[in-house]
Amino acid sequence: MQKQVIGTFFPEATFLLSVDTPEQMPPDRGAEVAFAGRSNAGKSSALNAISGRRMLARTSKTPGRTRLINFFAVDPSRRLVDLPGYGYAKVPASVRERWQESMAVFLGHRRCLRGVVMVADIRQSLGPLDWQMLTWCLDARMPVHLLLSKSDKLSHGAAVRALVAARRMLEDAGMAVSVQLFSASSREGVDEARALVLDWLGVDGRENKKNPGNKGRESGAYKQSRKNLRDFPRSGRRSG
Ligand SMILES: Nc1nc2c(ncn2[C@@H]2O[C@H](COP(=O)(O)OP(=O)(O)OP(=O)(O)O)[C@@H](O)[C@H]2O)c(=O)[nH]1
Ligand SMILES: [Mg+2]
Repeated sequence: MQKQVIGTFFPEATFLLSVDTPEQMPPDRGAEVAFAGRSNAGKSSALNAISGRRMLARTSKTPGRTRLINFFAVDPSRRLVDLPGYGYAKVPASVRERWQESMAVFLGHRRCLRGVVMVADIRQSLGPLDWQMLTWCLDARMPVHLLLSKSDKLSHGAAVRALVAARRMLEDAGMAVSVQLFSASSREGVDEARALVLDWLGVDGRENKKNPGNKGRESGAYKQSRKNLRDFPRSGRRSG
């Protein structure tokens, strides 16, 4: 029953294309929300749970499964983007360097990108590459929402303690990032995350649907998402 309701949010979501380099990306128009995080953190599972389409993005027990940038069309002008996981030890240095370049281009220059959903396994602390990704996003003035994923793996008390600790750490680092508990398995936090993604994509109708891409980073959806970055002072955002 719940599935039917969920499905109505992304009824037309389909796989669009996989790309290896920024030049192959779809035209920079409309609105996009990207899922980023360490390899095996649960990005593809989160994308599926939020879209209500269980098999949309491929998930795997094997880390490093998503190697390309995968685009999914929500409708003709809106996309979800599954980014390759980072921190997978077996990836050769050349691939890692290409990934860094692609990410820098994607986060720094993609005008239709409205926000990044960062996914981090609740049982692991944020690593150097997570901090690098956060810094890139915030330097690009990109709204970031952090999902502490696989919350079903901890007791409720331990999960809440991890949430409080993550919020404090980000606040101490001066990073305006909203954080929540999330589990694709138990569905904890799925509705909350979906509401933000829909808001970023401008699905609530406030966006100018004729030409959303031209409004770039200062669109209504972007301004609204800034308001959603609750719990953190605006002064925490980096301006450079
Ligand atoms: N218990 C539990 N397992 C999860 C959850 N989300 C994902 N997993 C498992 O974690 C593993 C990795 O999930 P993926 O969604 O493929 O992770 P990913 O971040 O896309 O991985 P890469 O594409 O390799 O970077 C799979 O075995 C999933 O079943 C969750 O909420 N709870
Ligand atoms: Mg994946």
